Amino acid sequence: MAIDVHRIREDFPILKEKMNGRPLVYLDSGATALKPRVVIEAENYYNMKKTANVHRGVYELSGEATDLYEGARVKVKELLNAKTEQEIVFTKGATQALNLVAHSYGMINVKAGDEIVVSELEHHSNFLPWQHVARVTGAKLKYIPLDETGRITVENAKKVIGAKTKVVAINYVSNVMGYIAPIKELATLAHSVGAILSVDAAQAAPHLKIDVQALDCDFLAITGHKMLSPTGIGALYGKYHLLNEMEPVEFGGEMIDIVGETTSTWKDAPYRFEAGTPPIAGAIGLGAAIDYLRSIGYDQIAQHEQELRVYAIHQLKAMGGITIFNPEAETGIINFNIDGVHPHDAATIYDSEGICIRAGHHCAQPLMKWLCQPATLRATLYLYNTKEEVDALIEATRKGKEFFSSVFL
Ligand code: 7TS
Repeated sequence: MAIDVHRIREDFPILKEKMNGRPLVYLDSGATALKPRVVIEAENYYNMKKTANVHRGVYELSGEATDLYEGARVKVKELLNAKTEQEIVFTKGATQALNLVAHSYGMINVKAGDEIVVSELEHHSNFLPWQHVARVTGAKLKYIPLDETGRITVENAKKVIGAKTKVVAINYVSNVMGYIAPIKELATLAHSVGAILSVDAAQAAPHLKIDVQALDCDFLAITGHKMLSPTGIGALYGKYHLLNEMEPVEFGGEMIDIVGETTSTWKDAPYRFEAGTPPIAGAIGLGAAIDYLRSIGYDQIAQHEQELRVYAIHQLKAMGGITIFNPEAETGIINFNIDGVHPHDAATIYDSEGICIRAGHHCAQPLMKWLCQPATLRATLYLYNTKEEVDALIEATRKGKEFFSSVFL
């Protein structure tokens, strides 16, 4: 069943706003998604009626705040189909979650001469932490060669994953190309050589149903703000035995068991990784966003994005003079350039038309190098976008193309 996009738009107060005097056309959900009223209200509910710190007060209000916070953990567990909520660590986003895996699991388990496998399709957050681990430990960072369309394939992964591989760190959905990587097969491959698979699902969780048990990945990171939640909240899924064997990387309140003068012990996972006061309101907002996304349905969201995407690609192709770098992607990301026009110049036209799209390297410089582009334009389609907004994107692209070709005559 198709989603009722006009009804959905009523749930997002910001869509009544204007930019540069034009109706706001928000096509940058890959950077951060808009927030529905239920999420804003869930955060407000905590701030206005249930404010207390979690896990420490003996009074009723603190118990209620703790229940809301831990309730959100259960929602993340259900969303990802983890075995238990103890496998869910709250973080401030995907970046912190991915760094946690590298700094805690990586620094202990990776040694000189070992290999860490990544790809050129990664967001910086999923390979810089491993570049750091490689530099410090003396391990080697290896890249799965992308195929001619820029995809990670199992066939190419087999060329680099081998006996020395200790970690494979791969995105589930690329933030530039919108491709879905073959995670389940990569997990099997990694495990066959005794390596672990860490998955960056920052761009997957807003668009795809994720099942960590079916994927059999060892770690998986999500970030709330790309899936309708507040900023400052994310989560790391980890297999419980791995999490519980790992050392914390941040130390402080609430993560301890017994503190001595020279040595101390830690709580079991996930709490050993949540030092200090956590982002309580954010976690509650994330819980509300998960309920909202599930009430609409991931299949419906994916179908809507694909319909809009096909419609947009068709028109961009018909216009001519546009290079589309990912014409066949499975999710709603369109990565393109107007031929001969720098994306930052083009971005000024979109801005003046009230259209938010991203221009730049998208925190994926190795991929820009692979594409032989200094930067690209990226439009992301999500559940609240409409055909009329795609028309606005196309019209602005036409204007940009005409304006800059006349400037350079
Ligand atoms: N991984 C991927 C695939 C991402 O797209 C991003 C953010 C991150 C990790 C980091 O997430 P954070 O919430 O910790 O910042 N990506 C983008 C983007 O594409 N445009 O702006 C942010």
